[in-house]
This record gives sequence, structure tokens and C-alpha cells, in this order.
Amino acid sequence: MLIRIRDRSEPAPSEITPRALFENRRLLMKAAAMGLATVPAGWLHAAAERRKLQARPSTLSTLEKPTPYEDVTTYNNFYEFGTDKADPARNAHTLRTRPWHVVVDGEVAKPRSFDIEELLKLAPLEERVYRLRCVEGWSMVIPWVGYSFSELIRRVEPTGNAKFVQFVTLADASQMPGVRSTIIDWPYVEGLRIDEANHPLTLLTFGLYGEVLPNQNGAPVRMVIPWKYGFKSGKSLVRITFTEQQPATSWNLTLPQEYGFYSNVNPDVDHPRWSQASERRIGEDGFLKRKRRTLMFNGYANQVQSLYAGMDLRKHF
Ligand SMILES: Nc1nc2c(c(=O)[nH]1)N[C@H]1C(S)=C(S)[C@@H](COP(=O)(O)O)O[C@H]1N2
Ligand SMILES: [Mo]
Repeated sequence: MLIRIRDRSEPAPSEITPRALFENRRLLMKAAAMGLATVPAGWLHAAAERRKLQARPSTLSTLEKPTPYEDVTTYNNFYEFGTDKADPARNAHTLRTRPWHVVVDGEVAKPRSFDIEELLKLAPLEERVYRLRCVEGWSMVIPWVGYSFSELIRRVEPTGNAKFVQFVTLADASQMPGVRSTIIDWPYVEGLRIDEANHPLTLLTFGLYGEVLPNQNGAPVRMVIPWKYGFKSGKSLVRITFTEQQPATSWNLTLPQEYGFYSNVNPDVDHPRWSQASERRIGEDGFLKRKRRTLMFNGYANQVQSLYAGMDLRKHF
């Protein structure tokens, strides 16, 4: 299981950069704190794979303190690699992120497949520090790297029938052990209304903390929609389809009473099984630390509330 020194998929010590070596020491301490005898293979691999991504700062960033890199990359939801928060960091090293293509199709004048390297260069990369609020009641602040999804939209020229966008994650059991489970009807799918997709905050994301996305965070490309619960932001995307009808979304299909299509962060609409009024900020919560009050639209109300003018957000939860 986790008790092993080194397997063949890991880099030889000579291939590890000094920064990664330093990182490995931190990972070793973290593993010890978790009661593990050694660092899981996936963590080491991720440390060796870290690659820089140049990005310019963005005025759309929050000034809040970012959550430590270690928390961002070891406390994850990515059910394709297991349902435990530590599973993705442990298991996602088996995901092959090159070669990688993303098909963009449906109601567009220019449907096509993008090679990941080409997609990465489609528009200038920005660093966007966003709050991310999980429906489970915790949050993080993450310096993402990407560009507004609207940059992609205008290049494929949606037709007049394009009212929604669906995002589809890879579902390959040979790379993603969690896909053998039946909790979700794979692939993981999510969706936005076209005006939500076109909003400048909606980020096509390739990296975090100035480096390419670790596999557990959705490499090589994912969505980030900061005013919605985290599950709206699909990871490791292979297809983006523009549609006329509202597309299916995984959590709505799985538990329709609990998860709607919109899923805007809303402290006034409780989850049927728990309150959504407050949240725990990962990485800063000592025993005596009080929970934070959850903000409407996760604090992005000024930017996004006009998208929902006239809508009953209790009905469209
Ligand atoms: N394909 C896929 N995307 C997914 C998920 C998932 O299980 N599978 N989990 C979602 C949930 S619930 C959250 S909170 C965020 C977590 O992103 P992070 O691990 O990078 O913080 O990813 C979202 N995207
Ligand atoms: Mo989540």
C-alpha cells in the first residue's frame, strides 16, 4: 500500500531539482504527521513535475491571504481518484496529461479540437487569486493561473442557439481508479449558462501558485467559477460542448434534491442536510478559530448579481 520506498514511476534522485528536494522534506514531515511511514508515491512525483507558468497579475484577484500550497494540493475533491480528501494527491500521479486534447463542439460556427499546448497559448495567462467555497462548508484562497473562458468562446463563434455550455472530464478507469466506483455516472459533467460562461471571472485554468496544475487539482486544464460552489468547476477537461438546452450536471443527476443547476454560493439557502451560513478556511483554523460567515455569491456579488436579476435564487439553487 503506502508503505514503500520508491517505485519505477518515480524520478531518480538525480532528476529531482533542489526545490523539489526541499519540497520532499516538507512532504516527509507532512506524511509523518498523517501517521504514514513514508511519502506516498504521488506526492513525490508531483513535486518533481512542478513546472513554472508565467502569468501577469490581475485586478480581479482578492487581496486575502492565499491558503498554503500544501493544503491546496493535498486536501482535494476529485472523485475520479477516490472520495477521501487525501486520495487525489496520493493517486493522481497515474493521470497522463500529455498528449491531451480538448474538443470544443456543439452550437459553434468553428468546432475544433485544441491541443493542450495550443490552448495554453490562446490568450495571455493571468494570476487570479480567488476564494473557492466547497458545498461541504470549507473554503480556500487559491492563486490560479489561466485566462477568462470568454477568450475561448469568441474564437469558436457560438451560434444564436448556444444558450449553455457543458464541461466534460476525462473518465478513463486505467488512469483514474475512482471511475470504477458507481457514486457518479461517469464522466463528471458540469455546465453554465452562456452569460455565466462569458463572465470575465470565469477562468479557464492551467496552473496554480505560478506552476502547472498538479494532477490532483485538475491538470492539465479545468474550470474555476469563483462565485459558485466548488463542484461547478470541472477538472481535467476533454470536451466543452455548447448547447441549446440546459445540460446535465453530475451532482444534480446524482442527488437532485440537494444540488441544482445554478449552485451559486448562497448563505440563505441551506443544504438539506446542513447550514450554508458559515465556512471553515482551510489552513488557518486553530481549535479556537471562529468560522467565517459565508458571503452571498462567495463575496463576488458586486460582479455577478446582475446575471440573476429577476430570478428566485431559492427556486434556482
Ligand atoms: N472531474 C471532477 N471535477 C471536480 C470534482 C470531482 O470530483 N471531479 N470535485 C469538485 C469539487 S466538489 C470541488 S470543491 C473542487 C475542488 O478543487 P480543488 O481540489 O482543486 O480545490 O473540484 C471540483 N471539480
Ligand atoms: Mo466541493
